[in-house]
Amino acid sequence: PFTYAPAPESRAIVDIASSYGLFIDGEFTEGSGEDRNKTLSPATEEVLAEYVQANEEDVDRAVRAARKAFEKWSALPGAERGKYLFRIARIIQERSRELAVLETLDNGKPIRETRDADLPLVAAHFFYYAGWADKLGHAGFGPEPKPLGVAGQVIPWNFPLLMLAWKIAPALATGNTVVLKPAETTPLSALFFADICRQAGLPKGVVNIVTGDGRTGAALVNHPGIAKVAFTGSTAVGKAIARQLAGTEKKLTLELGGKGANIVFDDAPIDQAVEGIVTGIFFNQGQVCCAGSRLLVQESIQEELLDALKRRLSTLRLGDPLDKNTDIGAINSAEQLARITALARTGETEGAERWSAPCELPSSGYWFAPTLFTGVTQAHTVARDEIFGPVLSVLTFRTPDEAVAKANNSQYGLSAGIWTEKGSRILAVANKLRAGVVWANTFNKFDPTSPFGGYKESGFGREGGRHGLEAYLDV
Ligand code: TXE
Repeated sequence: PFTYAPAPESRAIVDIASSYGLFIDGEFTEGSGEDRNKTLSPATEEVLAEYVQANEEDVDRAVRAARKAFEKWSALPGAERGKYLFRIARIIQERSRELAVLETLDNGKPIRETRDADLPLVAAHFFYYAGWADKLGHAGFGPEPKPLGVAGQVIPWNFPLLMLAWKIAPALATGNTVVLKPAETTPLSALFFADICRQAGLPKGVVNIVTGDGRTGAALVNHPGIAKVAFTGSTAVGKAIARQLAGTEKKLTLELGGKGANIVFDDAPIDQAVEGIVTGIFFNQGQVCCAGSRLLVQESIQEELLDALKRRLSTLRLGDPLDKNTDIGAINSAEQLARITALARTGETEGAERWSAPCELPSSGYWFAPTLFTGVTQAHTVARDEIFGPVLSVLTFRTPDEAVAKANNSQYGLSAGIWTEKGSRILAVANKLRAGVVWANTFNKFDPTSPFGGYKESGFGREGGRHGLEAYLDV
């Protein structure tokens, strides 16, 4: 099968990012201990870089720097803070090629996605919140809403830069300072972003980046100097953090897992729905919290839709994430691939019928072919658990009420989609779905002006939009 070697230019980008160290008080610095972690290319298993495993002392240094910076940053007129955010947004645009390559190397997702989805959304997020910085008195939170202090932010590996943008942009716009910990398998773009903060002349200590695994995350979350924790990641860790913070005065927002229902009614245009289903579950190899991982199809069109879907899946190109023709990249880590593989096996042993797209998997790296499970009932594990991979579970329904009942039959409530030509049906069904976002005749569309977040075990709090400001203000 195919071999893959990053071009020397891409290697150089990695070398730059990996020479950074921690970003504390406006400077790149060594950690206080000797611990190092490695980040791999998921497409080749090649070591991309070593980075510092920050310990409690490092986290403490970062939080102190952020606290010191808070005094001046929070006192700046909003318009001044906005200027810095606009500058950061512009530099992200200017350096978006480098960032897209770095993100693709470290994460494994196709360059077409980082170039056309992640990076434009990252810049848009900074532009959007830059615009809010001088309008907080007019945001419906009273005349002078106050920032909270230092925000401790822990993010996952599926959208490393975009999750960073969702966390940092609103925090800074509202006058908070931050210590952010990227995920252990994707630290590089956050370090590159730190360099952009430097380039933008952002005052020292306003943004601090500490790299490391869950131990670094725990040290940050539990540090007494932070006022707020913003976490995106697994439901298990989110719940653990909520338990740890109970009894403290720290504020918390959680964005956790999902099991999104993508509901296709019999009057939906089939070709369009097929594209939406593909975007819903195979975008970023399905490693998306709001993925449309449950297809609910009206019984009468099941056969036609599944035939069309299988034909479409057979044309997806899996392989080199840096090739701009690639549709399906690598799974982010060996651990994640093992989780997906185990859940898919459970699907088979529980009796669901498995179909995988006929594609050759590269001999090294972490890969999983686009997969469908049919004959799935609500009792099946693949209908209930978040797989976080390119695996779609297909269920059927007969009436709109049955579709709503099945869609809502989940511990999660992050996203849903509706495919129908009837506008009245969209409104009626959307209003009954217990999900933070409902897309109509599209899926996985994001916009910084719209709040995003979950019901039920998908978490609480909203990111994006005017609502996203509230998480960083005392109103
Ligand atoms: O998540 P973790 P993992 C889901 C998805 C996936 C599963 C496991 O189903 O298969 O979670 O992924 C940091 N205190 N999602 O293991 O461990 C960790 O270092 C503080 C959904 O990668 O939650 C990383 O930075 N922080 C999801 C971040 O938490 C801790 C995105 C997420 O890692 C910590 C990712 C601790 N005790 C996974 N332990 C989504 N909602 O999009 C770990 N971390």
